Formats: sequence, C-alpha cells, structure tokens
Amino acid sequence: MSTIGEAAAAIRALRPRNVVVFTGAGVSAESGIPTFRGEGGLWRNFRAEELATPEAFARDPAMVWEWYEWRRGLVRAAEPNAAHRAVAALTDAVVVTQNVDALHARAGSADVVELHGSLFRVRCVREQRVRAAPEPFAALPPRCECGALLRPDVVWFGEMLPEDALARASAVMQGADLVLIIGTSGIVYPAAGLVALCRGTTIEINPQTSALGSRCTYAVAATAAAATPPLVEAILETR
Ligand code: BJW
Repeated sequence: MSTIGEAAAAIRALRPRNVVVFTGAGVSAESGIPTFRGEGGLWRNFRAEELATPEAFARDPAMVWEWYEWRRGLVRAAEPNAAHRAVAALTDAVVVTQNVDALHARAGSADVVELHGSLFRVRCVREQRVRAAPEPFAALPPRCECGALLRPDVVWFGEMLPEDALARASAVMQGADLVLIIGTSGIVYPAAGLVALCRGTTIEINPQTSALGSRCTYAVAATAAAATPPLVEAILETR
C-alpha cells in the first residue's frame, strides 16, 4: 500500500504525457450511487449477476426494467463528486469507464470511452436501433413503436462489449505512461484485463483490496473523492 503523498511524488517524477483514467462503480459511490458488490449493491435481494443478463430480461423484462428505472432515478438525482470533477480537469486525458451513469460527462470530461454502455440510452430488441432515453418511462417494460421490447443499451453478462469502445480502450491503455485506476473490484472481464496492457505506471485508488491492486505500481487505500484531487493536482503541476 502507498500513501497519497508517495503516489503524488511518483507522478511529479514521471511527468506523464499520456494519461488514462480507468474507473468503476467506486468513483460514483460518493455521489450516492451504490456499487455492485458493496453495501447497498443488492436490489430486492438480487445480485447484479442475476439481473444484468439477457436471460433475466427474457424471463422477466418488467422486473429488470424496475431495477434500471430505480437506478436511473438515483443517478438523475445525483451530482458528480470531487473525483469526477478532478478527472475532468485533466482535459487531455482519456477516461475509460465501466460505469453507465454518465457522471464523468456531466462533470465535464470530454473524452469518455463507455465500455458497458449507458443507462440513458435504449435499444429496440428487434430493430437494434439505439436512441437516447433520459426521462422515466410511463409504463414498464417500455416498447418501441414497432411493438418490440426496448432494453437498456448496456452490456450484460455473456454479451460482447462494443467493439469500437474496446478497441479504443485497448489502444489508449497501450500508449499510456500513467493509468489512474479508480474504484473497481477488477473482477469483470474483459474490462479488468485492459490494465495489463499498460506498460507505464499504474496507480490504484480504492479503500478496499481489489483484484488489481497487487498488480499496480502504487495502490492507494483511500476513497476516490479523497485521493483523486491531489493526484490530479500532481499531474497538472507537471504541465
Ligand atoms: C470505492 C469507493 C470509493 C467503494 N472510492 N473506490 C475471464 C475470466 C472470468 C470470467 C470472464 C472472463 N471473460 C469474460 C468473463 C465472463 C464475464 C465476467 O467477467 N464474469 C466475472 C463476474 C467472473 N464477462 C462478461 O460476460 C462480459 N462479456 C464478455 O466477456 O463477452 C465475451 C463472451 C461472451 C460469451 C461468453 C464468454 C465471453 C460482459 C461483462 C458485462 C458487465 N456488465 C455489468 C453491468 C453493466 C450494466 C449495468 O450497470 O446494469 O457491468 S456487471 C457490473 O460489473 C457492471 C460494472 O461495470 C462491472 C464492474 O464492476 P465495478 O465497477 O468494478 O464495481 P464493483 O461493485 O465490483 O466494485 C466497486 C469497487 O469500488 C470496490 O473495489 C470497492 O472497494 C470500491 N469502492 N467505494 C473508491 N468511495
């Protein structure tokens, strides 16, 4: 484990040019959005692995949609926190996120690669047409004009990640001299495997032990909102 001060000193010595920020649910925890595998991660006693699947949607689309409408409501009412805002101050960094909450974009990050889709887009299961859906639905499950079900435009277990997003994320990871890894358990693949592509310095911010921490150059045991601003400040000082 490293302190924030040790990681900041390493950043000042490195003077990184190509910075990637890789985030998971923990970066939004201090905005009041529950993580998947932490406290508050269960919904009506279901785990994400039981709800975020094509099988669950085929069995009970209304129930899966109730979960998504609940989460969409939480995110609509939430605000980006100090970690999202600090990341947005890195105007030339690429943000690769597993999150579907759009809080990085709302904080002002311009270059966000969404690996697992967005809560605020839907897709017709028949036509595959994707559209924005920022408002709550009047009835669940929502339907397309063609009569088929609409589903959230997110990536469920067993589904492929968007090819363009995965290709871009792989390329920027390979070219990064610094990757900040914030708030992910690092157990969901292929996203977790992206970190291994980085040949530069990796700094994890997570108050708990994750599957990635032991493979990072530095692992800082602190929350996203506490540790991200000083580490971003250290990067900006080198510009
Ligand atoms: C804080 C904090 C604070 C708290 N500050 N930090 C290789 C090995 C094993 C399995 C597989 C493999 N390759 C593929 C698989 C299967 C599967 C998988 O990975 N399963 C694992 C669970 C074992 N992967 C897939 O199915 C993927 N598709 C795929 O591989 O396609 C090819 C294929 C097809 C068919 C057959 C085989 C292969 C798709 C994965 C899709 C994941 N989707 C979800 C839902 C998205 C939509 C939605 O949101 O509804 O994505 S699941 C969920 O997990 C969500 C997240 O993005 C993802 C990762 O979770 P994350 O962000 O890490 O959150 P948590 O809760 O796990 O962790 C939070 C962390 O924050 C914790 O560490 C806390 O300590 C920390 N924290 N407070 C900082 N304040």
